[in-house]
Amino acid sequence: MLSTLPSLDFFKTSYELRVAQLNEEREKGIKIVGTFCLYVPDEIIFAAGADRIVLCGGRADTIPVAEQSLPRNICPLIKSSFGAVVNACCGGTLACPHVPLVDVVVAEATCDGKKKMYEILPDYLPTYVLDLPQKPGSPEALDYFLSEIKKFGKFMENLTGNVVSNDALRKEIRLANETKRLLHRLFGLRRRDPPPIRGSDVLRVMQKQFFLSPGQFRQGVSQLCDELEHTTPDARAGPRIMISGCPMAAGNTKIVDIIEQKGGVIVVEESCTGTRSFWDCVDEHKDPWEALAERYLEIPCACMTPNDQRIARIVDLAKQYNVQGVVYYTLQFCHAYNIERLRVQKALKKEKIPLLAIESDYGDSDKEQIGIRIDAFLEMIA
Ligand code: BJ8
Repeated sequence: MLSTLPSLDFFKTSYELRVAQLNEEREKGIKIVGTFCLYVPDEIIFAAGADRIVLCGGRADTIPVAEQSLPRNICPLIKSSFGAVVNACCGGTLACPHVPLVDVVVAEATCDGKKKMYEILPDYLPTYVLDLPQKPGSPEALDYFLSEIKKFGKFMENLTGNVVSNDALRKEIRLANETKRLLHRLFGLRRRDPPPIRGSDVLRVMQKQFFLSPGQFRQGVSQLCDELEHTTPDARAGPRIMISGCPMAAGNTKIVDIIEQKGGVIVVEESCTGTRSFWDCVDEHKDPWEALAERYLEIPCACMTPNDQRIARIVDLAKQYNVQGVVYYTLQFCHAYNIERLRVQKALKKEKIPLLAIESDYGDSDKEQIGIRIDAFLEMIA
């Protein structure tokens, strides 16, 4: 298990190293971009000579300050992220240490809650919004998104003073694909029965993906895979579980921890802190801008309509990972993922794969009740 592996120490100590690196970069005038979503192509940011960190909030303690401005009935990820920015920019005691490192936020037009939050964000941080087509399968969508990412490329050039050349972009695409292939290697090991690593450990690694530099992250994952390939796992405790749904930003491990406490064995996560972040590579043989536009529009996020590719992906993953049950995890008030659950459930039912829907926030008050439901679900599918 990861907790006994040296790579765990690497992921723990890498945090301080990364903060020092970002501070040094800022002193040298390198721009740091903050993002909130997988749809913003990192490759363009890096090709412009900038760096990036993801600012999605997974902590409950920054929510109260957000609720002074935002409605309470929006998803906790939005409130937590916004609260962290407000705290940092107004000298709050719960200031997110990452926000002051950022020169600009590059946001994206996904769900309604995020879009409207991004309209308030410029009161605190310079903000650029990347637009997205809502029907990625329509013939016009690709051209539109291509023009949007090219516009974003110009924005990055103006911000950094560097040209985003095709060669630089190709290099970043190659490196990002390398990261994706390493994550495939890691997730491939989880197909074993029993898997050599706990889901909670993988989640913590995946959360680091959004903060560490890509080079640091690759080094850690590569070491982890080397170690796991020579690890004899403990005997499997319980049923093989897939988690599917909303992302679990750093600080949020609630459901995963409960599932494992109850004896479930998490083998794969269909989420932005799981397969959605790395499953598809960018085509290295095409024009780099077109290849990026194609790949990024393939991200199966519930903000898109229709989202058939996500439904097919979930069924495919459930089979590939020999899953006995799916825990469909949504954040409270996330309409996109909550509503899409109906289609996911129907598709899984056809394959006779049971699903348990859990909608939760970042608080502790529902932990016991969730534990009881997970217990009953695991008993049913064992
Ligand atoms: S690509 S999942 S990171 S949008 S959970 S804020 S959708 S109300 S985070 Fe997301 Fe990009 Fe999609 Fe991934 Fe809105 Fe839902 Fe909250 Fe969400």
